[in-house]
Amino acid sequence: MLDVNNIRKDFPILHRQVNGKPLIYFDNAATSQTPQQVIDVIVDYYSNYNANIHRGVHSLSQEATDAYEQARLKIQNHFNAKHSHEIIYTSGTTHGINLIANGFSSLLQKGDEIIVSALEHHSNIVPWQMLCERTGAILKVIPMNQNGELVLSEFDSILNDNTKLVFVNHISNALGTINPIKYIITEAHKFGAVVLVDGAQSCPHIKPDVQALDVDFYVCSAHKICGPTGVGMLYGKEEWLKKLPPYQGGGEMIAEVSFEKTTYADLPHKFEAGTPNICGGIAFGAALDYMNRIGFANISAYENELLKYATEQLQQIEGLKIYGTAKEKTSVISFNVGNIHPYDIGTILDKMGIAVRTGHHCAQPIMDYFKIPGTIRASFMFYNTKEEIDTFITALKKAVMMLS
Ligand code: C6P
Repeated sequence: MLDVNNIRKDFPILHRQVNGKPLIYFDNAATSQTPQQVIDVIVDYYSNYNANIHRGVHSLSQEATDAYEQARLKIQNHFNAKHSHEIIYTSGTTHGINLIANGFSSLLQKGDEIIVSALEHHSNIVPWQMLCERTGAILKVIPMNQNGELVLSEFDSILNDNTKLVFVNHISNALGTINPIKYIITEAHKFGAVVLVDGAQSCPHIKPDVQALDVDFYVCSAHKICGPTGVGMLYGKEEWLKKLPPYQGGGEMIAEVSFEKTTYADLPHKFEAGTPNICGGIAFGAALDYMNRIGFANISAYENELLKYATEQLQQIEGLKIYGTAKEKTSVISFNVGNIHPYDIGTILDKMGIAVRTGHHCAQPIMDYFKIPGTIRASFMFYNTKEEIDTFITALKKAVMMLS
């Protein structure tokens, strides 16, 4: 079990005040907080061995290269990738998805079909629409039901021999639904389709095994997993990464350059043009170490308790409607109270030191489905507590009274 009081000591930000009140941070689905252990790694890098990597014979460059490549091995190990060169550093989930969407420009043709789900973040919609514009491919959508679950029978019926790509998130950022990705991957593969899973919201709560899932591509951002912003990873099966063309041209991604012809470096460097976020990559590895020390089984068991407790408390508030009531759900609760605008409630909660996200959460099709402009979203991590939820419920009731 988790020793939450001790864990909270690792997070300096959790001890500050906001608007004169102790901070209650329930905006973890937007970005997670960073433990001192990861902050120390960042400070150590810039204090002691800041240098460019893969380029220098000098000691600092060697040290930085070793630490950066060591972190890649940690990421490989965490996701159980077969090869370390199947892990590509990116600037985050959005970058990883765009890298793949760009790569498939030359591999698709008019009439090919791409499937996304109704639960996607804009990052997993817009790049595929752009790909369709470039290639003449057709975008199809797996619909959802009122609980915020994907309708799998519809998925089965739109899947066909023309389906080339399937893109789905592991967990919905707006509703918290955990999608049945193993089923989706297995069915898509029966038609030879390639599957990319957006793991931006799953990686803070679940430890995905990319080989057991047999997924073709998996992407995530370090900042959702107690790491820094501006770094993430793309896992790709070796066979697919070899087939795809490079995304960006530049230093470090080449084997040889002349004005007549350039040949590309081997994986993973083919996809890593330019000086990367070296410190970010090293800190990403440290963040995974931190999370693994706590243990993902402990993390998800505790967060499920928080989810259950908060859901029960919220349901007692008159006029409150929760959006996203899937059987398989993570610690994200989206809701509205009566006709009160989410932004107004969010603003009052902030005055009481409570950070939640309000709005469409970069998932406008979900809001359109429910015919609402947005929701209030409270999202919990393993460092949150039931006491914080109690304070939040009291504050929410006050806000509702003020606005009714
Ligand atoms: N969702 C949220 O508040 P980036 O910005 O590249 O790190 O992640 C984009 C992204 C992609 N897919 C999903 C499912 C996501 O949740 C996110 C980021 C944040 O919900 C910020 S919009």
